[in-house]
Amino acid sequence: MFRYLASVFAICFSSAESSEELFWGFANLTSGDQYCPEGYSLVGSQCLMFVTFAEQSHSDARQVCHSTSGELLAITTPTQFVHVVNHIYAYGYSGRQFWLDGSDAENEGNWVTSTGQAVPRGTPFWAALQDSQQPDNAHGREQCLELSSLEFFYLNDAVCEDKINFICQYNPQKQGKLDFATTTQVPKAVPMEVYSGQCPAFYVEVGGLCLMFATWAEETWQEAKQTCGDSSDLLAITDAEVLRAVYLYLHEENIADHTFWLGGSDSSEGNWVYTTGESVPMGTPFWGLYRGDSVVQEPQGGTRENCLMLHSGGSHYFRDVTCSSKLNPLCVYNG
Ligand SMILES: [Ca+2]
Ligand SMILES: [Ca+2]
Ligand SMILES: [Ca+2]
Repeated sequence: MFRYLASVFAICFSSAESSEELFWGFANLTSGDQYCPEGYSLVGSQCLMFVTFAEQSHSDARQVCHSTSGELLAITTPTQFVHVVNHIYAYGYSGRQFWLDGSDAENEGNWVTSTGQAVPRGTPFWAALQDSQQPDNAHGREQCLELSSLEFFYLNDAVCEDKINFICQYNPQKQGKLDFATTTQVPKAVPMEVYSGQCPAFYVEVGGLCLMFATWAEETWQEAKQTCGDSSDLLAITDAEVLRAVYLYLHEENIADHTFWLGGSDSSEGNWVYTTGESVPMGTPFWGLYRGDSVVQEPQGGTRENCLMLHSGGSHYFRDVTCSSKLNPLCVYNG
C-alpha cells in the first residue's frame, strides 16, 4: 500500500513537474492527501507532516521524521516558504513552534541542513526587528533552526534541547540516486513579467525586472513617484522571490545601508495598495517585526505612517513610515 501511494505520488509529480499551477489545480479536485502517504499533506509541491501531537528536542524530532520516510523540512526558496507559512495560518497552527532541518552546531554561524546544503540567510527568511536580525545565538547556545510563532513564523535559531512541534518532509528516495528532496525543491521558474530586452541606463536587471536603485536621491514618497517618471513606477513587490532578489542585490552591490521607497501606501488606513493598483501582500514573509512594548508585526504606525519602505536597519523587510521621510526611490521600468 505504502509503495503504491509513493509511486502514485511520484508519477503525478513528475508528470506535472513543469507546471506547479496545473498540479495544484488538479490536486484540488480531490483530496490533496491522495498524493501523499498517510499523515502527510500536500503543501505547495511537497508532502509535509505538521507534527502537532508531539513536542520533542531537535534530534528526537529528526528520528520521528526518519521513521515516516521523511526528514525535517528544509526551507530553500521564498516560494516554498510562502506555502508553508500560509498553511500554518490556514490550519490554525498559529500558536506553535516547529523544528526545521538546519543547524550550526558543527561550526558556529555556518547554517547547514542534514545533507550539508546551506540554509539561506537574511531576508525574506530570518526574523528581523527594526534594528537586528536572527540568528542571534542568544546566550551563546542556539544551534537549531525553528519557525516560531513568537517571531511570526520567520526563521530563528533556538536551543536544540527545547521540546517543540516539528515539520517532516516526505523523502522516500533518500537512499536512491534520484534525490527526491532535490527534485522537489529546485526553485521553480517564477511567474513574473520578464523584460526581455536590455534595461535602460541606470536600470539593472534584478529578479527578471529592470530596477533603478536611486541611491543619489533622498526624497519624500510623492517626490520619489515623480522621480520614477512616466516609463517607471515605484516598485511593487508582490512575490517573495522578487524581495529575495532585491535583498541579494543590495548586499552584492554594498548598498544595503540605503533605505528605499516602494510604491505601497495606505491612504485608506490599513488598506495597502501599490500605485500600480496591485494589493500589497501582508504578513510573513514580507513585513518585518517591531519591538516596542512587545514584538508585533509591521505595519504598526497607524494613521501616522502611510507609506511603504524597505528599511536598511530592519533588514529590508516591508515597514510603514511617514510619507514625508526622505528615502531613496526604487523604480521599476515599465516601458
Ligand atoms: Ca535566536
Ligand atoms: Ca497607515
Ligand atoms: Ca512602521
